[in-house]
Amino acid sequence: MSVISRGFGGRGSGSDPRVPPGQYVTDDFPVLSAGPTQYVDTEDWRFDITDIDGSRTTLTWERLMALPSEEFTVDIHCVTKWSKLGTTWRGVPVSSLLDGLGTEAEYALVHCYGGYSTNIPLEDLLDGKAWIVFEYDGGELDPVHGGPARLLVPHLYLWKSAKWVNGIELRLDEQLGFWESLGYHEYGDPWLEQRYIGD
Ligand SMILES: Nc1nc2c(c(=O)[nH]1)N[C@H]1C(S)=C(S)[C@@H](COP(=O)(O)O)O[C@H]1N2
Ligand SMILES: [Mo]
Repeated sequence: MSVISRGFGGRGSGSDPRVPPGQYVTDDFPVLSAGPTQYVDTEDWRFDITDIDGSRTTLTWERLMALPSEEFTVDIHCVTKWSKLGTTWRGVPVSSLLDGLGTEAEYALVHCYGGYSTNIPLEDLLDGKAWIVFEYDGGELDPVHGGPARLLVPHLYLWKSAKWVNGIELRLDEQLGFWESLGYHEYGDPWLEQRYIGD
């Protein structure tokens, strides 16, 4: 009996195995943006995948919607120390966008409407580890949280989950994104507390 409830006995987030070190749990959904909210009409929405040779594939909203999507529930962790458990999203796995490309890239630089960017090793975007999401909690994704579509990479700190995403630039070398070039960790594993450069 006591074994079953171990870790969930109200002793604080520190004893909950779902919560990475240094994080606290919140039921709120804070909004963190380095610039203004982008309002992008799905009619105008485009998503460019650029490979290392410069070749480009452009996705429209219609094409994104035609791809098989999945609903999934994950915990998310922000570097400002809040974690939100059991968030439910719907999206298209990034691997289904890159399948068939046969790219030799090792890294991705993810681009957004509004100019934000973030760097992620390509393998962290594949094999069901990342999605282009367009629904949160059963409804349309709110523009303040990145609607119409954002990247979601729940195993890394949430600054990697680029809102208003509009492209992936595939690369051989790692080019730092917005926060990473301002001193955030280049990888950002919440379980290793990789918050800032050198962590
Ligand atoms: N385009 C864009 N994406 C972004 C950001 C941003 O400023 N612009 N902020 C990042 C940061 S630092 C965090 S913590 C999360 C916050 O997502 P939320 O506002 O949905 O909580 O979005 C990330 N994605
Ligand atoms: Mo953040």
